[in-house]
Amino acid sequence: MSEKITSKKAMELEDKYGAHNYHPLPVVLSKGKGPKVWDAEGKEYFDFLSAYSAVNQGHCHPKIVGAMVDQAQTLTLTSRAFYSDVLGVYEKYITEYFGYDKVLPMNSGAEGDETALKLTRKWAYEKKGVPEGEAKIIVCENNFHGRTITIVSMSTDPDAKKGFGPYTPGFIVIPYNDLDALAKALEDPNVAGFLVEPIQGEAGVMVPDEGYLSKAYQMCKDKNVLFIADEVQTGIARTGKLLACDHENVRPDVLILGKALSGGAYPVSAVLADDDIMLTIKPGEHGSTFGGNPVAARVAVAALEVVKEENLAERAEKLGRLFRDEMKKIDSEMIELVRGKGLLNAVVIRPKNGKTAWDVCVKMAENGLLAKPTHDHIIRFAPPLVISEEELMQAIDIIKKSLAAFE
Ligand code: IF1
Repeated sequence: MSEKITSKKAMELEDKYGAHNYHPLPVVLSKGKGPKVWDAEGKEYFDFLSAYSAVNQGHCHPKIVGAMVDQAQTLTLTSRAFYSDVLGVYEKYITEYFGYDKVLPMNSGAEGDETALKLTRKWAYEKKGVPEGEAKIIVCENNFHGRTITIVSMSTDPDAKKGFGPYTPGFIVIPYNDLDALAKALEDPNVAGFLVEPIQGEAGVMVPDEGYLSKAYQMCKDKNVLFIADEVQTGIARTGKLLACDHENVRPDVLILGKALSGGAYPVSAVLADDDIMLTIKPGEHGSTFGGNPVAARVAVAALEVVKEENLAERAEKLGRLFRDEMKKIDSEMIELVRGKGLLNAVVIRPKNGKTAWDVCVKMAENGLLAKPTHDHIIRFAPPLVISEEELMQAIDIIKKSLAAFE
């Protein structure tokens, strides 16, 4: 396994032996450090995807990797049949960090969302008094919460959903950023929760109107409905605050975290809630072999410490403003719109002479910057939050140069 292979060979192997459920840019990465990655031939790139905001703390952060290696050499897995001497330490740390009574540890973001849905239904039957089997959860059009059957059941994206039925019932789908639609959906007394991304990531970094989250939260409160925030992509400093909900001083009843909870080192997700909600799930009713494992626990504490120690939220806020200002200054017909918050940004591309967002991404890769198009015409720009101002300006020069190639 230690033998190095060429990029060409690596792509051939993935194509021949891997399922064809992805269409990656033709770049083969073999090393990462901070905001940069290197391909198999040693070419250097700025990483402006950050594994969809998992690598907020930068690639291979020494503190996070240090905690991971140290714990990996000590104890990796106990299952939850036994206690470990690091899980409780992590649970205390993360609950105090985000201000909740309890945490339920899982691994992937999708599992975090599934956990939140189960918890919401359980709460509805035990606390709200919804008749068994009747609970409904409101979700938004163009949501992205993961890939499980229940999660694709509430999706409106045909690619994610079609061909995977029969679907899980119990969801009401309303347009995003539409309080009237929410008010109408909340009239159903069996509604248990409203699950929302504070900014819709996969939809193309859709930032809702100011006040949307705080008003939606209040409307849920008035109807005794749980406000569930999927901050898997937006959370942990990405948008310029610890949580994207913090921009509107909303404290979700149920908070889902993933991705950057490990700084991209390891699959770690979590659901946070207060006792009144969390304790409706009893022993044996939910769990995971790997959830809360010792390596995950150590990695998550280190990853969260890095966010505070390196002021990543403040960095994201400041550098995000700079990024959007600079992008808006670029004189290119292909830039239709720039939007985002903190370092979660998107540029809507106006195709030119048949050249699309994909072609722009291929050109940027040639010039040393990696980003991925979404929905044909949108490019997401989300570098690790540890990027320096100087590096950000270098990256912006690469974007300018790449767009200029199509003029
Ligand atoms: C893939 C997208 C991003 C998420 C939110 C839960 C999850 C995700 C808000 C599930 C995951 C990932 C999944 C990844 C690509 C990526 C993605 F383009 F597909 F939509 F980020 F925008 N909630 N998003 O964004 O977390 O189970 O994957 O850990 O390839 O599917 P997961």
